[in-house]
Amino acid sequence: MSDTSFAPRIFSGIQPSGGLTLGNYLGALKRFVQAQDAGTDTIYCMVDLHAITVWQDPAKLRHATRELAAGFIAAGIDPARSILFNQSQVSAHAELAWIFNCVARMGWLKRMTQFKDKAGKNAENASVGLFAYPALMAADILAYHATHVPVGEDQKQHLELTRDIAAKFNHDFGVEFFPIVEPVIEGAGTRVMSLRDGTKKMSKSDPSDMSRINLTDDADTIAQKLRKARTDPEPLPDSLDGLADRPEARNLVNIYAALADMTPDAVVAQYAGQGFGTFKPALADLAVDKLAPINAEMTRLMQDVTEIDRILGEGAARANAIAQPILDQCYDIVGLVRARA
Ligand code: AQP
Repeated sequence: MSDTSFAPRIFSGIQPSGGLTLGNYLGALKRFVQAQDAGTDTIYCMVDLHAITVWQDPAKLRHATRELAAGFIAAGIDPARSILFNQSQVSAHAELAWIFNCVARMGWLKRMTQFKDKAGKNAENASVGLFAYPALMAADILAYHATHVPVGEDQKQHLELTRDIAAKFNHDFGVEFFPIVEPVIEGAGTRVMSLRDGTKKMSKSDPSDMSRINLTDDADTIAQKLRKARTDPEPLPDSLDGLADRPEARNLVNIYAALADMTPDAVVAQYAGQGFGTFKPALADLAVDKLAPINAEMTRLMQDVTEIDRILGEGAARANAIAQPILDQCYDIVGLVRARA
């Protein structure tokens, strides 16, 4: 059930912590475009403050932010219809995150599996920012009173925390100020797995480049990565049940389905009895067909980074016009004196 006391508005973001992967595209970007094209109020963000929760080389971060913006636009985000900007240009995100750091409980954050995964055994040495990351993510969303957040499966727990933070803030201050957001986790591409290990999600920061398809990969590289993707010797079964214990095969079927806008059932029905010698080249052709135009457009857009910066600046001004009054009201609710006109 969505929070009907707020007008529908979609917010989502992607970290410029490396290049875009097929996982980011199918789990997030492609669905961002669908939401925009459906006429919903859409706000999309390059979450650069999240990226620096782990060390980023400054020059690479600047490049990745611009390249990510190019990826959004190349995939179909229209900066005139969606608000497109990078997080650090709108200070309300960081300011509201501080309020939420004071609302969220240590116990809640300690349960976040992403922190455990990313900090690993070295948690004592992880940044405080990596631990507090979900409070900033809640601020990203709630600074716009967004009601719906399209994400991949891996972000579900963070969105539950966003709901908890909003509910606790509303309860603590006796208001109905922040909406209780709805995660939108739909379709075959919400959990794209590594091409080397079907139990691990495809990720920008995986040390193995062969584990993922990057949106900047050329056609030959895409075909080669899919050809070398780990699979098993069995042919495809005639129903999805037959893939229950075959995570790598299931992953390739899901990728095919998400790229072709088909259901995984329909893909299995089409390729039943065929081996990967047939399926992988068909998947490679499909992937190249869908990704090559995005890749070409990203390359074109990256030739004019001044224009990308201009688009992000304009998006930031529009985002700020929504977020700043919400932050001001939040400060009033909390009891922070606002003496300037
Ligand atoms: N493998 C995936 N399958 C489906 N969706 C995915 N997303 C990420 N990986 C997959 C979705 O992409 C959006 C942006 O993710 P992010 O950049 O904020 O961070 P992430 O989830 O941590 O992505 P990565 O690629 O794994 O980045 P690193 O390696 O830097 O941590 C989110 O909606 C996410 O669900």
